Amino acid sequence: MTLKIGVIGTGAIGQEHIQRLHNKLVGSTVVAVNDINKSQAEEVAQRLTPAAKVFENGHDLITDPNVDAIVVTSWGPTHEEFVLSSIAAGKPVFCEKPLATTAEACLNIVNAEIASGRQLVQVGFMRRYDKSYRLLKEQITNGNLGQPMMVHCAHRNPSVPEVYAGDMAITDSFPHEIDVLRWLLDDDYVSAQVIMPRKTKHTRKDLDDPHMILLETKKGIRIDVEVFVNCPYGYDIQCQVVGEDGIGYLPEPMSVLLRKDAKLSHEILQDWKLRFIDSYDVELQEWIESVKAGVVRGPTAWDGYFASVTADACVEAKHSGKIVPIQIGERPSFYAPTALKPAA
Ligand code: NAI
Ligand code: ISE
Repeated sequence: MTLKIGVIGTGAIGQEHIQRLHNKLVGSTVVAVNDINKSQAEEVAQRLTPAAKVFENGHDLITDPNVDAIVVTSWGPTHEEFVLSSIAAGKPVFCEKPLATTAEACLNIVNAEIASGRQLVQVGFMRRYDKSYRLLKEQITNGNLGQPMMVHCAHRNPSVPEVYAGDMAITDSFPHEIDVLRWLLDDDYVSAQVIMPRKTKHTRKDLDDPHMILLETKKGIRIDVEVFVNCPYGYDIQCQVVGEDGIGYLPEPMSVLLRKDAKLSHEILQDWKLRFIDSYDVELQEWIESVKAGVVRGPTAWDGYFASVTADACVEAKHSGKIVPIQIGERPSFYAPTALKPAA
């Protein structure tokens, strides 16, 4: 059976996902697209063979009987309405991060999904599908490092566009660490603190950069993450887990060591698309298979909610200069890993 997918949002990552869902991965085809930028949606639809149908609005795409499952890649503030609409239609939905832009909106999605009685929502936290993170997790779960005590991370972008403003280092970039570190350590957070170093000359007036974010987990692990989004040299994701018995380093992306011009050098990637290209493929291939099996195996709406609550605490910590508790109720049994609910 080929899964017929409708995609809402045909911008940067939407176009990437459309190509992989239609032309690269196995068992799926993109039959419908929608974007408020209609000419862009039409152009993207025409690139496919056969061409996808262009819908005037996302809600009509969701309810169309020819669409089996939905991928939401529109701007963050629009995610809540499209995910809620997909739940109301009883259709599986893959939503790019963030699940929604406020904790309240994420909770609305969690509550709607629980009320529907079926898990339908997966959030696009693709780092869980990255081979290097999976190898690092293996070292933690097989006990090779002993109990983890500290984690040192960096999330560095060479630059960010004009629309990236305010606290987006925390609300747009850092959520990847929020999710992947919970998954890596099988732990939850209890507090957040944000320390602002001196500002780089490469940033704009309206954007603070870099940030140092400190998290404490339930098990007492201390995490520090540097989020530096105008580091001119490249896109660079680092993670080092310090355990009682050893230290695990996130493997560097593979690249040839060059001996040239009196230097030994490795190439450094320049953007997230290349760094995580394989992870997006694995993420969506596994999503296609889980939808067909009628379950959700990836990051859930609860994980999306947790990320949002944590990001809010970090924003508060940044502006207050205080250590802010991260308070979230117990995970509902609906989202227990063993409680896989049929999607259709
Ligand atoms: P983008 O701005 O390139 O594309 C977003 C598209 O959504 C635009 O074409 C816009 O016209 C469309 N759109 C906005 N409101 C809409 C509405 N109401 N209905 C239909 N279409 C609408 O943005 P980009 O970079 O593709 O990001 C999209 C989402 O993906 C964001 O939530 C972002 O955080 C996430 N993202 C995730 C990444 C990852 O590594 N997992 C990487 C980049 C983005
Ligand atoms: C962007 O939105 C992403 O999601 C990328 O994966 C991340 O690395 C980048 O910092 C964000 O701006």
